[in-house]
Parts: sequence; structure tokens; C-alpha cells
Amino acid sequence: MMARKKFWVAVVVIILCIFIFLGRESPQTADKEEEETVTEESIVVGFSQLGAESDWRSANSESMRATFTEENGYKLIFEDGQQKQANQIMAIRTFIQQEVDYIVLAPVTETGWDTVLQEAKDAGIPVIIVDRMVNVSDESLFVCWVGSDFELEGRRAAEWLNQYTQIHDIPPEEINIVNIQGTIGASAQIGRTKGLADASRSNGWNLLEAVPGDFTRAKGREVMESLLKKYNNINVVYCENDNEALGAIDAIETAGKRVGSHITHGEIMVISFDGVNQEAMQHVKDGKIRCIAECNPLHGPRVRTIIEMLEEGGVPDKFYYVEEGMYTHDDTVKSVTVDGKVYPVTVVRHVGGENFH
Ligand code: GYE
Repeated sequence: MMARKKFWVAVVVIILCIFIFLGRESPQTADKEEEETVTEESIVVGFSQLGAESDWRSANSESMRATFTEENGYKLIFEDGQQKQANQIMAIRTFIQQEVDYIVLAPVTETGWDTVLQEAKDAGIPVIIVDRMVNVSDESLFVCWVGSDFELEGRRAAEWLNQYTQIHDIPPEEINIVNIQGTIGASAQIGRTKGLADASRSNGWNLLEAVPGDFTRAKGREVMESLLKKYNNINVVYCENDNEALGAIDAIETAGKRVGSHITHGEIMVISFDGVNQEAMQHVKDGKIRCIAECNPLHGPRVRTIIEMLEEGGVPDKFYYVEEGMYTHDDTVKSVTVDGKVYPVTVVRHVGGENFH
């Protein structure tokens, strides 16, 4: 009797052990545990992107998405502000409530950020600014900024035009430019507009008008259409991004005019910025866009390096400027010198593949 009882107790114990063992080691449970540790240890980044107006912007968003992945140890909360600062401010407030580890902000315009960035600072959340700048009274409201020197881009594009027209003996007073600007108040607009305005003044070019084009193809086409009706002597259009340039080319060709470099013989020369859109790069190869000042959108890895530095207790520089060059149709102008620094000019011979690193 006693032996039988012992036997059954042993059976029950063995079965229990098997259940416990299976319960512990089942692959599902193991996965779950792993998942939990990933999310526990992941660095949470709230990214307020300003919108999706251009190819540059899409490449920029993609760079952030491809960098801040779970495999890399991050959880990215991506918010599209749809060109409205109010939406971006709302997104930042939500990130604060969610207690994210870092806030990354690509601001639509420069001003109006003091209050919300103070709120982030009070919550102890570091803020990294990418692409355009913020204009705040207290620079300690953000840890650092990474992006391009937009005024330098504008000066480079203008200096390319200066050299090109000098080489072809085109007198400055015969150069009649319209400027299709970006989103007014955005650093990329402010810097590029200033670069051209200053060069026009010092070189003696006629800057006929500067009009906002919102960095979009549709607006670029619309404003170019009305500029062509207003002025019959435009021979250079300076577009503050490639999408506007594509729109401007549509408008010029629809009006029965030609884009090209014979600007003293009725053609209109197109100059632009970015170098991301492949159709625009094809136009450079074909000569419809004569020159693009490069603007690099791949900020994801740069922001990651900054976050890693902060994680290790390091102190990043306040401003990180990205090095950029120029894309041109031919090598009439071999390089562009601004403030004594020489910038390379790349002749576009093949289109496709990666332009940026
Ligand atoms: O050049 C334009 C985009 O701020 C650098 O914004 C960015 C600019 C870029 O829409 O295409």
C-alpha cells in the first residue's frame, strides 16, 4: 500500500517537473522575455518631422526610420507635422507626456519654439535639432543641431553662376533672375535667399523678384507661370529646391519657352538645390537644370552618433555642419570658391544610385 502511494506521488512530482520545465523553456516564453528586455532597454526617440513636401524630406524621414530601428536598440515615435508649427508643438508635448528619452525636432520655421522647448528642458528630456535651425533666446534649450549651412549653399550656387557667366562673357546687367523661394521663415529659405540677394547686389545682376514656392513642385509651377506673364526678360530662375525646379520647368515649357544655358538667346537657365530627386538629376545630365547645390538629407546616422555620445556621458558640439558639393551639367566651372574655400563640382554623367553618404 505504502509503496503504491509513493509510486503515485513520484509520478505526480515528475509530471509537475515536466510542466515547470516546459513552461520555462518554451520558445514562446523565451521570445516574450527577449521582447520585454528589448523594449525595456530600447532608447525611445520622439521625432517631430515637419512634413513631406519634397524628395529631400522623404529621404530625410527614411534615414531616421532606417536608423532608429529595434535592431539598433531604439523605439522611434514618428510624427508628421504637415507643415504646421502648431502640430509640431503638439507632438513635442505628447513626447514629453510619454517620457521619451530624446526629442528630435526638424522645425518647419525658425521662430516660436521657446515655450515648448523650455517644457522639454524642464522635463529633463534632451532635444536635438536637425536640418533647419531654431531661433531661441536661450540656446541651452537644445543640446545641439545638425544640418547644412544654407547661406553657404546659396553663395555657392550664386558664385557658380558668376563664374559661368564670366567665362561666357555675359555682362551682369544682362542677367535677369527670379527667385522661387522655399517656405518663408525656414532656415533653408532664409539662407538661400540671402546668398542670392547678396551676390546679386555685389555682382550687379537684376534680381527681378523673389516669391515663395513652398518647396513644392505644384507651387513652383504656379509661381513660375505668373512670373513669366509678368516679366518677358527672365533668363535665370533660382529655385530653392529641386521640386520647385521641376515645377518651374513645366511652366517654362508649357509657355512655349526653352530651358537651357543660352541665356542671351532666349533660354532660361535653371539653378536649384538638393540633388535628391532623380528626375532633377536627369535634368542636370540633360542640361535642363544647369547646376544643383547639394543638400544632404541623411541625418539619421548623425543623430544616432550624437545620442550615443550623450548616452556615454559625452558633450557633443553645439552645431554640426554637413560638408556638401555641387552637381553640374558640364565642367565649364571646375570648382567654386567661397571665402577662400574651394568646393568641388561633380559633373552628372550617370543618374541612379546613391548620391549621399
Ligand atoms: O532643401 C527642401 C526641403 O530644409 C534642407 O527643405 C531642407 C529643405 C530642402 O523641403 O527640399
